[in-house]
Amino acid sequence: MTRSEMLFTEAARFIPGGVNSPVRAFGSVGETPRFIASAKGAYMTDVDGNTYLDFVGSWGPMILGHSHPVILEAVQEACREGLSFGAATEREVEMAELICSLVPSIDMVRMVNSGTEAVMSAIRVARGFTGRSKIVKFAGCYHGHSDSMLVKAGSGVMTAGIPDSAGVPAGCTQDTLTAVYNDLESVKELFQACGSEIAAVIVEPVAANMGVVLPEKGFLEGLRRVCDEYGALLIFDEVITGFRLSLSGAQGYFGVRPDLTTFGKIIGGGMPVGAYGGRREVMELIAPSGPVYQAGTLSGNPVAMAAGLAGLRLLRDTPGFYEDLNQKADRFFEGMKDALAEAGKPWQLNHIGSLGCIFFTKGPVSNYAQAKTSDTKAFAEYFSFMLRQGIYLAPSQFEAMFLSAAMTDGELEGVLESFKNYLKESQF
Ligand code: KE4
Repeated sequence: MTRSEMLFTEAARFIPGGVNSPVRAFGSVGETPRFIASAKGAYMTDVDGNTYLDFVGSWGPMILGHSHPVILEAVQEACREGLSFGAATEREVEMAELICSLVPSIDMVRMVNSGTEAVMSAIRVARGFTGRSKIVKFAGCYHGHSDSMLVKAGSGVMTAGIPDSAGVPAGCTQDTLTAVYNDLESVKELFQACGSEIAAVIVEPVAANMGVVLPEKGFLEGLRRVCDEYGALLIFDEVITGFRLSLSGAQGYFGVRPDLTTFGKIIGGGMPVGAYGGRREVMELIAPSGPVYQAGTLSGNPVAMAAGLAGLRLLRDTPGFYEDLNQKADRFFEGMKDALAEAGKPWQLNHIGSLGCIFFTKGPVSNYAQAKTSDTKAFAEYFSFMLRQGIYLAPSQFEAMFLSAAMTDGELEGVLESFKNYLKESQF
């Protein structure tokens, strides 16, 4: 029995499913989850001493690679000053100024402790600002686990095949309307039916929780127009895309300006951080400056701010960071596409910047219904083969591959060789 197997058995006695987040249980790939002991650069090492090239990167935060020395030093310095005060600190001002300086649509920002909290709060202030109740989301998009968002969500909800979650009363989801990603008509129909009641549309500007699905040309611009037409707010959930696609996220990459943006992952540098921000007249409604309440004991925690500030400053100050990472990722994903074609496999590979994924289905994948046609058994075979080659992928068809700047072209070429060997042996 491996130490991971032993720990997983032990964990299941005290933690639901043995994990603190469902997708970590490896449930849909039929493997024992690897318990990780340490990570450095592009690699993670499990408790049995196996080392993996890491394409999960803690689900997005590790764009610079693990244990970056500059981030570690910033965290250690902050720790020496104290771990948490529950009081205002200078680093929170620096973080707010930095985010506002990097993302033009953001005049003000509030720090929270997770992406879920950021989304929950952004929705509340959108409802407070408009005086309306309904929210439009897209099937397959995941915006964290707050009750009203657990409707046809992606990520772990999709992986577990739970179309909605138990424990969510109808009252919590009655105001959540669902549209089809990349289908502007499905959005317009909702607005024609109840546009005067819709507070906001929330969207992943690149969907990365049903696998990776790119916005088709004009989709995001169309959402901007329909929100303006009906006086609803447009919320970009950039928990994954924020500071990943560009220094101003997907909104900078595509040139579409939302009213509110949610962040997580990268802005914490590996520590628990979320944030939401946007237009001043909206954000000033938040307590204590306005009537929309939101609070948090550890929001803006000095150690987390130190990690986030160090990471964001590295991304801002490293010349050509995004060009280099995105071009390296393009070469890699195009290499995977070529390998699929050479092997005569029909699988679909979607990618943008340092995000991508293979859908084990034949047709194009531009929405939830198409993503769901993927063969999750074929995905499981691919996952297990690559894991045994020391390549750690997201353990679900409905997640993303996250490349980090710590990965070299040589390492990625090695992954392509493993992938070609997998394709030769695949039973699918
Ligand atoms: P957290 O509450 O997990 O920090 O963020 C929720 C969230 C919100 N919005 C988007 C677009 C997200 O992708 C997420 C969380 N992403 C998943 C990965 N697909 C987190 C992994 C997990 O649940 O363990």
